[in-house]
Amino acid sequence: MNQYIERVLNATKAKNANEPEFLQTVEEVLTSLEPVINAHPEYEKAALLERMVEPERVIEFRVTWEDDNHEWHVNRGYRVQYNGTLGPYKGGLRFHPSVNLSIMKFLGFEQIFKDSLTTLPIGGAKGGSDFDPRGKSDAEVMRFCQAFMSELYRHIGPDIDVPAGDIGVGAREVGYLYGQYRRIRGAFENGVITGKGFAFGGSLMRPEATGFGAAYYANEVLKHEHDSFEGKTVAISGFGNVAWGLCQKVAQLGGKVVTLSGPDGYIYDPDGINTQEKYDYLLEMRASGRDRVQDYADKFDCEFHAKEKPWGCKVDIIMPSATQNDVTMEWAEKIVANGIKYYIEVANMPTTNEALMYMLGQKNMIVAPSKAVNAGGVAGSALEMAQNSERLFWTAEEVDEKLHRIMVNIHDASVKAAEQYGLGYNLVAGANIAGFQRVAEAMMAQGIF
Ligand code: 2IT
Repeated sequence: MNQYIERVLNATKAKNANEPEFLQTVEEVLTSLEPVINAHPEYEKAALLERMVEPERVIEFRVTWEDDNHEWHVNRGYRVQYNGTLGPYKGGLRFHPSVNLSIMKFLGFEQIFKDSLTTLPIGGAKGGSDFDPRGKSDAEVMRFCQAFMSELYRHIGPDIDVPAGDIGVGAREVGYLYGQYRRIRGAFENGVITGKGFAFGGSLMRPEATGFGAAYYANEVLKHEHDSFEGKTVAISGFGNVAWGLCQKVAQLGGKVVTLSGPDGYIYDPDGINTQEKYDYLLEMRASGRDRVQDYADKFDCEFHAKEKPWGCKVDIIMPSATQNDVTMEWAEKIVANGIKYYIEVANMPTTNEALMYMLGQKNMIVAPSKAVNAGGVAGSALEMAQNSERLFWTAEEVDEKLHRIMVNIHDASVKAAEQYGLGYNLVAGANIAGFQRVAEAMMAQGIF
């Protein structure tokens, strides 16, 4: 390995020994930058990688809120403003009990390269809380969001840092968060957060953008292989916002999503999740706050496999769309043994590094990385920011057309970046290199600090 990369990796490991998810993504990204670092000795002189792995700023704060029984709870809130070289910090907020500094830093680090890949003017950030939305009443969620924003507001702004949703943060939470920001600031600065309701500056198609974007990207991969979605079966995990958009666009492109998963297990629907009734039911399941996918099997009379993952299913395409480290080595071996050609990540870092490298090493397999595949979400957010700053709305067709173009471009830029360094059709290295190139160029131009 390149000695500069090795040195930065070792130093990062020593400094952040108790942050496994963060180290996982740093290792994945840095190792694939080897040919670029070899070609640019000036980066070492400018301590570029050392600066890139260290967040510009980490904000950690107390969030105190009252439940419906008048009992007080204290959660921890975070905002990691990782890299602002390309634009205002941009990235989602995650509310989930698994949230800790390691998870925030892994997501923030990934976001730098993802946001760069969109070619839009946005820096990388992530935030959230270990608050568990499961089983909370609407009033409790509102009070939590208000308490969270009562601290966060001083660190964000339309030209400073623009949060959005992620796991556990949807349109309802974004609405409460924005309402509190507006109340405290005394100004209608709706460009401060994205994923808003349409009535107060949300963008048409933002709810669909992550899932649609992932399907558009997958479609480019299939085209590259002189193939298409026509007649293909797709196994996905999760049943949230991303799955909802993905099921719809895959169906429109001629394919069929046949699995969904939750913390309770997975469902297998051989007819496909491809009717309006089924799409609407996904939204209902989400809104219920039960976090159970078995409800789908009960409603549509299909198989439910308790406490299992869908990765052993014999399908044409796998698209993990739930959360990090969903696909481990054991599953990767099953996927390879089943002869599945297309492995397209959708959720942030859904594959362990070991499993990812194993599948990348298979001759007959194509692996696509989440930071490219799910970039349609944040691209949709950047389009929302553009509309907010111009104080106008684009039609759904206008947004969709821009989103489609961005996804095609991300695929093509990744292909080109990998080819530039003689790596062939390697979408994982290509995305890391293409994302890195833009940030590196801007960091070099802006001086060392
Ligand atoms: O992981 C992600 O890219 C998101 N959760 C969306 C971020 C955004 O700013 O829309």
